[in-house]
Amino acid sequence: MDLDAVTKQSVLHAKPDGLVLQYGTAGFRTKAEHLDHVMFRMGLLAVLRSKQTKSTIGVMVTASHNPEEDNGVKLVDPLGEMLAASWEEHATCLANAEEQHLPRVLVDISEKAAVDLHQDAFVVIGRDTRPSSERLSQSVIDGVTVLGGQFYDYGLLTTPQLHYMVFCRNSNGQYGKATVEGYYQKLSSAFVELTKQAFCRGDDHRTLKVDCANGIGALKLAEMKHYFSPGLSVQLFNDGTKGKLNHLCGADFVKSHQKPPQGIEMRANERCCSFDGDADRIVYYYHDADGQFHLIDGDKIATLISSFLKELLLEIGDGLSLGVVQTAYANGSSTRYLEEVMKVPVYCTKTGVKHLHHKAQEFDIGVYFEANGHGTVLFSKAAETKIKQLAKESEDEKRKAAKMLENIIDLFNQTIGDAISDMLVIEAILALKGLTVQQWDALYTDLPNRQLKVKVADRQVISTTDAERQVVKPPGLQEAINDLVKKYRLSRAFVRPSGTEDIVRVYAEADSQENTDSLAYEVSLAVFQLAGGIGERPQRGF
Ligand code: NG1
Ligand code: ZN
Repeated sequence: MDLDAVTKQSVLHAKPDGLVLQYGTAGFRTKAEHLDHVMFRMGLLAVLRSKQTKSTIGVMVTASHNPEEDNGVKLVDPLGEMLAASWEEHATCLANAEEQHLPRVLVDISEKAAVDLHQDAFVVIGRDTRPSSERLSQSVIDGVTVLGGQFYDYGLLTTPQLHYMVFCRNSNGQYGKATVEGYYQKLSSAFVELTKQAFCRGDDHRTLKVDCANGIGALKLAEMKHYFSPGLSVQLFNDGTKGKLNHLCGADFVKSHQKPPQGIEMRANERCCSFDGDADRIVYYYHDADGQFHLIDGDKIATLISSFLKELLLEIGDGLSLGVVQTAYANGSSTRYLEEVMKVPVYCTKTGVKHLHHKAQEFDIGVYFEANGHGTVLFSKAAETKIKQLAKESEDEKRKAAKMLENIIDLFNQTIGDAISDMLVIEAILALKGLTVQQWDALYTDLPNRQLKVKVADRQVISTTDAERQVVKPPGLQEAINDLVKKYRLSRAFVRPSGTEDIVRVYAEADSQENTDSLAYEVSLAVFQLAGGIGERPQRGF
């Protein structure tokens, strides 16, 4: 390591005094103007991680669903997964080191992680459409270069596409070709193959309206949509030509406000969906004939997908295990439906896809979705091998089911939730089952729910247990929540510090929207009073 060169370059990417950031559930995220030094240093770290794993590492510049002025960065590990937990700590140390300590921290990390400094390093970089992203990804490149790493800059990519590229490169092309074209081809040929039956039945031309959050999803869908037409035609809205990224649109807006995005024309009973700013989340929705809005969130997506998978698994009858992984934000009705009606085992993990991802890996087929629409389906190597074998050898009906599963394996991004790939799977299932969006929605009725944010001086005063469903500290808060929950029917509430914003999140469910809103307000007040609230007190009737 040429530490003198690092010191010299680092001056050009100087850290603002006193700024402390943490590598959270989605990497580093804050106002774009504070991130230049973090980007440079993540370039350095990616080189060390690449040397240590002897693999290609990814760096993605995005702040996902957060406002356009924000930005963020995360590293992608060799199998396209989120960065390992021990390296999250290294990332935090490196990002917060004062200028003069930078060389020492680099040496420390290399020693602690037993990095072979003679090894070559290769880093691939992607970015979203934020105005700040291009400059910030250049800072990542500066960091990679000064430590002697090689790199390939993919430029504009969705987050899941970058994860895909990393996995392709580390699996010698077995997972697919590490190009945007390769990604389009892999997904669209699986989609076309899977839907052949449905589309030749005559209900061929299907249209879907997609709100692209004025983000990268619009560019990539526009490039890709010719690959899966004429079976499916997608109509893009909020494509970035006019509006601001994530502003009054996108999956996060639709899910948290429970209303349609601006900038989309919805007619009664038309199927619509929204991506978030980096296209790793998707939610569906429609207006019924009375003009009422219906949201179909990640929980209902997981339900549709797992019931289809369960049918196929029964058909092949090979005893492969299927499990669904959710977080505490999953609607109570979805958990009940999955367990009691579908008889599928359901597990709850902490928020953040890495937790869901790891749990899902315990099954032959692990379906995981956050309620906000971030999720995918993972197939174990053993399951994949068995399915491929059945698709070749077994008799007719079995083979048909195995072939479908084979296409589904290719269609799901196995590295991380991917709005494009989820959308194609959902569209395929709806077409194959001949389901309308209303029929899908009617699988179960969501319990009314509400999410609120509370500002506190230090959100770390709250610590939780039981997959974040119970507060341990500060004392008295959990008791207060328990007492409030008891006042309502079918009620549930929990609070946790956000991993991506400087706030505490409050979630409540109850038998009516009015009761839910009261419960959410009362719990917010308890947080404000017992966990050091700052600014305006929570108000009833937001
Ligand atoms: P935080 O800010 O920790 O709640 C949010 C989402 C997560 C996950 C991350 C990463 C909710 C309630 N939380 O995390 O599910 O998607 O962002 O983007 O939706
Ligand atoms: Zn996202």
